[in-house]
Amino acid sequence: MSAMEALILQLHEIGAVKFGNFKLKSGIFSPVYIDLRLIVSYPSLLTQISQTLISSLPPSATFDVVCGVPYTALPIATVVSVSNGIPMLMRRKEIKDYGTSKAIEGIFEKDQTCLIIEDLVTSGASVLETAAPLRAVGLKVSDAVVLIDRQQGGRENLAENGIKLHSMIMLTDMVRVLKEKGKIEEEVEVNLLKFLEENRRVSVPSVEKPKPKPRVLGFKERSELSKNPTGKKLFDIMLKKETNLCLAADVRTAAELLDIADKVGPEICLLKTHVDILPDFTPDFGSKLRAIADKHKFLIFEDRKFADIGNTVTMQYEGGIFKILEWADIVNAHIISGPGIVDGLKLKGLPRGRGLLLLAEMSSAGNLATGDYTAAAVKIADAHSDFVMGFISVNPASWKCGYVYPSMIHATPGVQMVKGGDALGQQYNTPHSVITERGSDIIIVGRGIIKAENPAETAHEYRVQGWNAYLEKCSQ
Ligand code: S5P
Repeated sequence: MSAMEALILQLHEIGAVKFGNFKLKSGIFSPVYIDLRLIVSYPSLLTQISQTLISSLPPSATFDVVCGVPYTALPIATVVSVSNGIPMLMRRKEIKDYGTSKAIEGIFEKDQTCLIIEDLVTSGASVLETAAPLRAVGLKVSDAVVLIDRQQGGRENLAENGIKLHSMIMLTDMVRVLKEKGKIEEEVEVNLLKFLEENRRVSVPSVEKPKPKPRVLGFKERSELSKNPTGKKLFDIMLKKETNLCLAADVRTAAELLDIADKVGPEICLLKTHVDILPDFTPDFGSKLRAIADKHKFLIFEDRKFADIGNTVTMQYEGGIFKILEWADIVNAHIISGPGIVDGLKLKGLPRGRGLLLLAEMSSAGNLATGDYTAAAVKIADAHSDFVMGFISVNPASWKCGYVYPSMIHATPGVQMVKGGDALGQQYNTPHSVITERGSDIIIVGRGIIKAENPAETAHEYRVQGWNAYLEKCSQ
């Protein structure tokens, strides 16, 4: 009797394989039900499975670390790791919104290859769910090994995602062996083969494989599409520094602002100011901040939220005591007064290569920048794409044109590690949800960083969260 036959008989004996009429996770009814959670109660079987799994791999499947798909394959991966001396990683199913919030636990190096271990594959969805965060942290995933392959499209679905599936036991082999050894009737075998014929391919549920969406372009390609010089520059800085974090430096004094800019500078692509809240503002503030920005390679965004008619904003932008045009790479504007505001700001800003963000949405509860208003902002931006480099937005993925404007940068305020709000209507989402689910590019974080005990360290945590979410989005 071969090792594979012995294994099949043992699995049948312990009741891990049952025949009847069962509803599966994917919703279809199946004449066979396989429950491999039982194997933890049979240590010698678990050892045997783990050894056979690795020896069944072809020499072409090389890897540095292994990772089991939670939860059933975790003990299998653990035994594989221990008995073969291969380091293991663990994927968290629930990512914490606090602390280190790591999706992958364990030590690894970028570009190492990770073998995914799974107990049972139907559509391959669970393997893909584990592959995505592994890839997002820089690991390569090219092979997965499974104890039982239900032969219902998992192999094909995984191949389409660049993962070769190696199966120890095919469901058809299992049924054949059980029939040969007199464990099941011929009718059961016929029934099962008919079922497999009718359910050759179970598609990956929509969560893992959403309906075809335009491919998510990376910042490199988007930089080439941007028609505004500051927009291009910001894309390039984000890529080079590997950060999509903007610090909202809403501190009490100019001195404090310059201090935090220098400390947090290495972590950010953008520093946002409200210059009119600084009691100690002096005319040299701009040049001092510029020097820090040049030193740490970030851009300056004065959150002036212009809202007047075109003629007035030209004067507000250039004049007064703040002389924003002199030192701010980027400013923003409401579109409440119509497209003339963009014409006015552009008149002064474009010759200096500056960029403008339009407030298409807002983060505060009950704000009126929704629906048609948001659509109008997109239209104005489109007509002035040489100067408008992007939007202040909260949920651009919900816009009808969400992915149609890859040249535009989406920057989102209302970001903290934990979803919630403040007492004055601010509403917070997490970096991960802002970048992946809400389709934004930049997280704007204020009090989450400036009120922290160590703003530089906290900024680093936000940066990692934001950047990993961007990588995850690109890998989908
Ligand atoms: O809709 C908006 C637009 C902006 S620019 N909601 C916002 O909160 N902002 C700004 O982002 C706001 O003026 C503040 O500077 C920052 C959010 O700060 P936090 O402390 O709530 O993170």
